Amino acid sequence: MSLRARLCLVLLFVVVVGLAWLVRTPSGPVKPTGLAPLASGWQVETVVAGLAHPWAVVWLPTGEALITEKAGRLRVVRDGRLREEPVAGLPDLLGRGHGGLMDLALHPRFAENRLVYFTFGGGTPEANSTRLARGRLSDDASRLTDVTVLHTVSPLKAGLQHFGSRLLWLPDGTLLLAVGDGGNPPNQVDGQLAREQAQRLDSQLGKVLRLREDGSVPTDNPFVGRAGADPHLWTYGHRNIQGLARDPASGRIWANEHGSRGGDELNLLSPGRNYGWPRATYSIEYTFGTISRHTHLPGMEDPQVVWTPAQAPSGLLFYTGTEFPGWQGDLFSGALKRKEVRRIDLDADGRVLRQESIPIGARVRDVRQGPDGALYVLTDEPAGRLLRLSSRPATGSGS
Ligand SMILES: [Ca+2]
Repeated sequence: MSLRARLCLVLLFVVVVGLAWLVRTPSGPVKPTGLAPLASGWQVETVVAGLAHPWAVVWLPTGEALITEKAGRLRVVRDGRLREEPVAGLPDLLGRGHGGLMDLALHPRFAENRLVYFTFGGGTPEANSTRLARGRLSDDASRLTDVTVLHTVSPLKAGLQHFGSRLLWLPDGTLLLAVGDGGNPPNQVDGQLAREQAQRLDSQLGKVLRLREDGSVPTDNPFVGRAGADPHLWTYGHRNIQGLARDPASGRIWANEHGSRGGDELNLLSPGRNYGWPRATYSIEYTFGTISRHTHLPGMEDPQVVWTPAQAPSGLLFYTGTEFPGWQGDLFSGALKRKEVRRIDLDADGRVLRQESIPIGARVRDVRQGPDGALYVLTDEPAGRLLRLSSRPATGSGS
């Protein structure tokens, strides 16, 4: 075969695959975004390496960083060094699949009470769910005491997929907890596909829950008093939220979540609202089949951003720091699959203006703002890293 014929065949193949993709990608009110131009004016350095699949990072008032590792260890970084001994006193957990030790959040009055809140997968491979616990961190950050499980998500599910989970404190002292839908087909809960749980108001799967600091239900939750509804629920219709962030000026609460094949979402959350999964979605089955014919339905909230092909977003930050004055008021969303951080430029009304890419070159699990106002990134690797992004005089694209 001549070179020209071979080239024609390759071209034909590319066109056919591209058309098949377009036909399979649902259209709707939100235009899916794919690649984004590179952000400039930043540089990256490694703070520490050797973290086993780190999941979340927070900073103590004294400057040490606490970092969860998925298999169940809590690590301490002090003066730029990873302490060898993990924090003692963590509960037994299911440290496999999508679960394990996940998010971390310090109590708003941590300086007084030393309380650390964290989420983990608990139970057995056949019957498990996301749990919220808290413990008191010793002054030398060597151990947790008084560890108490405050909430066990129900119903239990089988399999090791879609645990969520992210935590976010609200100014009224209540805590949001994002929970995944329970897993992909053929996984079932209660005789239905697990993902149907996201639309059920009597289930905590596929939801954001709102809890008091002791795990009890706030009386002003949106479904309190509604017959057949779980009073813990705050929002519903989510597949698997992996990032939660709050704009302190406007109070807007943002979440990113995984779709199935494509159709990852950025959502603006309001209590009591339905975010559509799996009735309205831009996502299709991993096997390329249709999940829903609808990207939008009455009574359901449209996403603010749709990512197709998938970003596999993880970690979400609303940036207020001084290191990047031009990025204040923007969102930063990590990406496992795309191995980048996506800067989402917002206007003062919370509208998405544009996106830029900060390529990291490794799966990004978490994005946070450090006490120094810089951006910090955790990479999801067997020897994962805590990276620090700082500003660099504009001389072209980032390093
Ligand atoms: Ca949705």
